[in-house]
Amino acid sequence: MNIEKLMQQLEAKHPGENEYLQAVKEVLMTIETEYNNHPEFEKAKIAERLVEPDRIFTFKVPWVDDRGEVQVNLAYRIQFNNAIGPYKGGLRFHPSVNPSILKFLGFEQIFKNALTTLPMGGSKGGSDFNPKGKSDNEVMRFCQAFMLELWRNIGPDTDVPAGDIGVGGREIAYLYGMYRKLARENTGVLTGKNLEFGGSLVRPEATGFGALYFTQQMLQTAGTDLKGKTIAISGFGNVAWGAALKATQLGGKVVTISGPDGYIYDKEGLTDEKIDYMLYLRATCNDIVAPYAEKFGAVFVADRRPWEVKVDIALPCATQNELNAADAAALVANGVMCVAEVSNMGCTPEAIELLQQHKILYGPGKAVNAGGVATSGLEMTQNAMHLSWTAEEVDLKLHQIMREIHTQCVQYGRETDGYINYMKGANVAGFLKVAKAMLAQGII
Ligand code: 2IT
Repeated sequence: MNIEKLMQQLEAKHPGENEYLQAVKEVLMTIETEYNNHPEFEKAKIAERLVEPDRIFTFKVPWVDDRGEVQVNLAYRIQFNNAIGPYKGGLRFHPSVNPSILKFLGFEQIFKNALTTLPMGGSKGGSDFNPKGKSDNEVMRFCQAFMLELWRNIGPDTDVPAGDIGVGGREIAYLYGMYRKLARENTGVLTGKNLEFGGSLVRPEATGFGALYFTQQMLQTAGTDLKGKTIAISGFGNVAWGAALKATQLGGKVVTISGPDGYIYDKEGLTDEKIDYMLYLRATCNDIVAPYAEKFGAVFVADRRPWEVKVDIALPCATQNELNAADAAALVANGVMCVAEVSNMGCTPEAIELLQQHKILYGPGKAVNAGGVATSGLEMTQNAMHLSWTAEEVDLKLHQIMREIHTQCVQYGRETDGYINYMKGANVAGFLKVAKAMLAQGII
């Protein structure tokens, strides 16, 4: 595989799509050796076929706001690869959404989904619609207009969307209602549904819970655990909430959360009451964390990210590239032992390089946060069987899946000096599954 040539070709075809190019480059660089051990991959041009999505739907979403004014948003669904199962991946509603961001997310999703051990392909979608500050009725009308266009291209055995940033239970419910009406069927076409109409217990917590199960495995493999460890979390959305809840349950002390306005440093650590307050803050839709400091007597640091706080473990839970080389250097100088990405591609390539140089435990998003989509997979299974499992059953399966993902990372990521390169392990394990499926199925 000639990575340089491949990247040049990709860049020429998709100029300026930096997030997409970043995600592809990381995977190609880490699978190179394994790829070259398989001349049949090169012969079938697996890499060239894998880096381009199968297809992209781009559509406009016209809707009417509460003042009676017509709004027009742009939306996408990127069906990246379905070699191992139906396309599966979230929808992101955020003003920053563009083809580059959705392609990076869709590409990552292929390997993440392969790691879960479940038969799911990779896709992603979303819109530049901003749900912040919108009324429930506006969100409903937008979701209905979005689904009116998308519904023909998805299905329970074709492509199964879910939530991501800006898309939670409320949005999924509105999207599901419209799909049901148009298709005249009740199927598991979306995951993250409410419990009353086919949702799975534990799905809201699953990304954060799975991330902490994985982090616990990383620490145990290194001879330690979460008990008594200080933890910095960024973000204060659904994922940060689940991570804070499980981190606290497992004996860790979460000392930061953050929003677009800055971060909170709470040296006493988060408690269940404080974690519940995060949800309240979120629901009020102002998108700021500052009120937490006032309510609980903690420190609020405006316009900065929490990586300057001295902690044992850092868990980016907000968005891509939220932890850069300078942040990584600050964490290392403060003696961090583990950085686990709960957000997708939370660290920049320079940050990852620095952490790995210092032999810090680094967990990539596609392994660490795979519990979210894995539990979506469990929701699909329950829907297909027309039954629902207890929280204990789902949590047990989530736990097993995270352990299996960790085992795969160790198998393919252990280096000669014993250091576990989780990034390489996750990429190689995920890639091999998809590549073998593509090879077996011929050139299609
Ligand atoms: O990034 C992710 O894995 C998600 N947003 C969840 C996707 C899903 O289908 O549950």
